Parts: sequence; structure tokens; C-alpha cells
Amino acid sequence: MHILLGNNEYFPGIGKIRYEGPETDNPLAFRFYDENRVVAGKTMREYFRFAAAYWHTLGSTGADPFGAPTKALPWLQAADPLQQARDKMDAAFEFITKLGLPFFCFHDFDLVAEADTPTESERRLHAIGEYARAKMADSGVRVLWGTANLFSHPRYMNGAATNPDFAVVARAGAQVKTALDLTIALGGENYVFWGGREGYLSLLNTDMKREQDHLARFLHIAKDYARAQGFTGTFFIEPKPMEPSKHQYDFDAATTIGFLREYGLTHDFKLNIEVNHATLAQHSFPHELQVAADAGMLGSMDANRGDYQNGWDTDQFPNNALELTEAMLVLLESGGLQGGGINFDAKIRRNSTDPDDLFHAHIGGMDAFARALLAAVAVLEKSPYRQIRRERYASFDSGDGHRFESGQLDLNDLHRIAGESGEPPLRSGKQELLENIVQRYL
Ligand code: XUL
Ligand code: CO
Repeated sequence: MHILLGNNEYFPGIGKIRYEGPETDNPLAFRFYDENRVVAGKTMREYFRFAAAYWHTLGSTGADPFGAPTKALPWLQAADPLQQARDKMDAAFEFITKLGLPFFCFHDFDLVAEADTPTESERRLHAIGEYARAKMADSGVRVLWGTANLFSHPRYMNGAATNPDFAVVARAGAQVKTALDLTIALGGENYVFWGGREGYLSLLNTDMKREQDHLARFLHIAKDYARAQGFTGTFFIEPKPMEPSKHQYDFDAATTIGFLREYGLTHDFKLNIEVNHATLAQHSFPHELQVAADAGMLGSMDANRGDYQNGWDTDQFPNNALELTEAMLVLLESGGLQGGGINFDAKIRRNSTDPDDLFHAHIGGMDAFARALLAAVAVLEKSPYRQIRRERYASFDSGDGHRFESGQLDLNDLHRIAGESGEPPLRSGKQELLENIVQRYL
């Protein structure tokens, strides 16, 4: 089928964003992100696999609970939903290719507005899917992951897969089937489940055990369906502790890993770790990455940052090079992301109203990651970071420590050894030294 691609320009005056190095005065250039530079055995482009988040980048109008939209986005003006969806996609691909992002991520109804009936919604999704295929073939841009929005529509107010009403669970299943079909048709590399309403507001009306059993059953049948269609990518669960639900079942990485293990889902599912979700759970981003990596389940990440002074999900663009350097240390030491990439699940502020603000935001985020990667590689290659960490545990490398680690000692042995050794000398954790080492290579 021949598809006529739109030719409106939505970001006039902005050309391809290029690497110009740290000394450039051009605000619309990369200072650190050089897509062809080889670091840690890969080009930066391959290492990060950056993705635009369709919902924020093309859909954020600046509306908040206190006020109306501040941005009349030119690609959202057509009255016909499919025309609007095509305009939005033209803007998306113009933005993505000017920035040089290899991927994008989407929810089903980011691509086109949901209709009044499932049949009409599916028809619209199919049509915009064909349009996306043509744009992707034309540009080489790919889908990092797709997902279904199971949280915006009022029918999901009591949950989707965990809804106490089976009719809603079935409806969510229908939506996931269509979103999986679309993701597969677009060659999507992964599929995400974020359970915004998979949780509860009050235990007084909630059978938590039953709801979690239903969630597991739902994930199993979704996975079985996708595998039967030939999907070989990975499913990611994206942990978040709260907001919009008071208690979300995928609270953090550790909780989610326990859930996947309990229900036999570890073979197909890994985690998508988001910075601002980590901090909402009172963890740091590197902590969540490490928990996932230690379980062999570090799949992908959603990049953003929260706000130091308030507790909620502000989804600001990442710019904290120190935090990201610690994150990159975890990534480099654990062998990297399994199948995923870095999706900018971030939005520009309500009062950022110029078309170039979207570019500044992404350029800053990409540069922050590139800078962090270079710093982390330098820490590993040039500093005693690894050696200090290794020596901290050296007493387990041989002798009784090694015998303990390999299960050869019982509690009586510990009692005897402690009696023979006397009071252990205090050993510094060297935290400030390690912090200075990381600072030095920033
Ligand atoms: C919400 C969030 C979602 C998921 C995809 O906090 O992060 O956008 O990334 O549903
Ligand atoms: Co996210």
C-alpha cells in the first residue's frame, strides 16, 4: 500500500542536532553525546539506545490539576482523529530524526485517540500503525517498546488486570491484545506493563491476594499470546510505589522481583527502572538498578528526575551528572541493560512553551548520560574504585571467610573462630574517598 506522508514542518529553523564538543557555544548541539564515539566497546548510539516517549514529548500540553493547557501544539489541531494522529506522528518523526534518536516508545492511545467502541479504536490503531510503519521504514527509527494505557479511562478507576469486576479485566485484556499486535507489527523490541492502577486505595474494599493472583494470571496469558504470535522480545514491568494508586503492587524492584518469582514469570519478564519512581519509593536510582541487576533482571530504564523539595513524580529531564555516573557504574559493572534502552519519560515544564524547549530538554538529558558514561568509564579504568571495593570483602576470598561463603562453616565454627581471633579491628568504609573519586572524573 502506498501511504502519502505529510510534509508540514513543525520545528522550523531547527536542523539536525550535531555533536560539537564541550567548547561549543551553540545551545542546539551536543557537547558530550557523540553517537559514533566508541565507549565501553560500543558506540554511544548503541550503548544508550535513547528513545523519545510519545506521551510526554508529543502529548504534554502543560495542563496541570490547577490550570488549563499552556501549549496549543500545532500537531493536535485537526478535528478528525486520524488526521490529528498523522500530524502528531509527522511531528514525532521530525523531532526524533532531527535529534538523532534511534527509538521511540508509545502507549496505544498516544498514537491515536481512543474511540467510543473497541472496534473503532482497533480500526484507528490499525490505520495509524500502517502510517507508523511507513515513517519508520523511511527514517530507520524503531520501537523500543510499546504498551497499553490501562490507567486513563474511567473504567480503570478500580484497576485493570486487578479490577474486582471481571468485565473490566476482560476489556483490559482486549486492549493488551491489540497493543501487542501493534507492537509486534511495528517490530517493537520489548513490551512494557506499568501498573498505575494495579494496586488499591483502601484495604477495606480490597482482596489483595486475589487481585495479585489475577495480575499474575493476566501477565501469563498476555505473554503466552505474544509468544504464540512469534514475539521474541522481553516484557518489562515498571515498578512504582504509588501515584495514582495509594499502594501499587509493583512498589519497587525488590517487590516486583519477588512477585515475578512467586508466579513463575522470571523467564520472560525483566524490569524497566525509572529514576523518579525509585526516589518515590525512598530509594536511589542506582539502588534500584543494582537490585534489578543482581537478580539478572535489569532490562531497561525510564530516564527523568524528581524534585529534591517535593515528593511526587515531577518527571523532569535528567541533568544530575553525579547521580547518573553512579547509575552508569552499576550498569557497566553489571553488564548493561538486557534488551532495553533509555527512554526519556520526562516532560518539559508548564511554562516551557517554545518549540525549541523540547530540544533543549532532550539535548541536556542525552549529554548528561554521555558525560556520566565517560566519567564512569574513567572511574573504572583509572581509579582504585574497583580495588577499594574488592579489598573491602577480601576476608571472604580465602581461609575461614571463604569456607563460610561456600557453606562449609556452621554456627559452632563461627563461635570457635571468634573466640580465637579476639575483637575485630575497625575497618573504614572509605565513603568520602570513593565520593571524591567519582567527583574527580565528572
Ligand atoms: C508513569 C510512567 C508511565 C510508564 C508507561 O509514571 O512512568 O508513563 O512509563 O506506562
Ligand atoms: Co515510566
